[in-house]
Amino acid sequence: MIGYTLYKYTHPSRAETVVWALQELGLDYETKELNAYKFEQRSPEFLAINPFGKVPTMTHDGKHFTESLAIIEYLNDLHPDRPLTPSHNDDNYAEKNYKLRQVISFGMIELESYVWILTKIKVLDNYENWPEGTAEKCITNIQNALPIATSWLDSQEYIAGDRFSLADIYYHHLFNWLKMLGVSLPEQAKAYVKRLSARENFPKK
Ligand SMILES: N[C@@H](CCC(=O)N[C@@H](CS)C(=O)NCC(=O)O)C(=O)O
Repeated sequence: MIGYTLYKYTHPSRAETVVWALQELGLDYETKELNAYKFEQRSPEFLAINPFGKVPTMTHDGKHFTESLAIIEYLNDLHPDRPLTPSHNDDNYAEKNYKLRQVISFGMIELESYVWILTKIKVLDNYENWPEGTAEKCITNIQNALPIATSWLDSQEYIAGDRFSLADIYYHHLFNWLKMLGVSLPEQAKAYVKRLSARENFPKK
């Protein structure tokens, strides 16, 4: 029996991060595709599952799950080895777990908040009428934060340490998103994205 149903779009979106996690964890899943251009995420049937009308949304065991990172944490917690986060048995668990939470928190606050507003301005036709100059301010904030995030790759292969983790799934999405917006990425970040995309369980379209 297929236990996990993932709602995603017909076009690539953040839902692909959950597909990647499902594949890294070796879980059987099915997908249901919504056409965002036809606003299928706003249909009464879908809003009954996720009242915020967004993907990724997952159903499992008769329950609904939303928010990409929280869904990935949930899936990881169900796996006996919890391979996408540090293990309590690891040496220096507290420090490793701090590092994972630190890099994710930095990405969400110092990068993604600006990336999201930039997307509204550049891709969604200045949805919400952001004042003139906002895009430039977003880019400045992103360019101030990017070197910090990429410096974590100076001495380690993965963004939060020497092991692949859910932070890599998150940053792969974030860096690709920046690329899509035309923000130039440091060479290190480009090489990192390429390395991660070559993983066996990376979703191939
Ligand atoms: N914080 C949410 C964001 C979800 C989100 O913004 N999803 C976008 C696709 S990447 C969406 O469904 N947007 C449709 C809409 O706003 O109508 C998460 O990480 O899952």
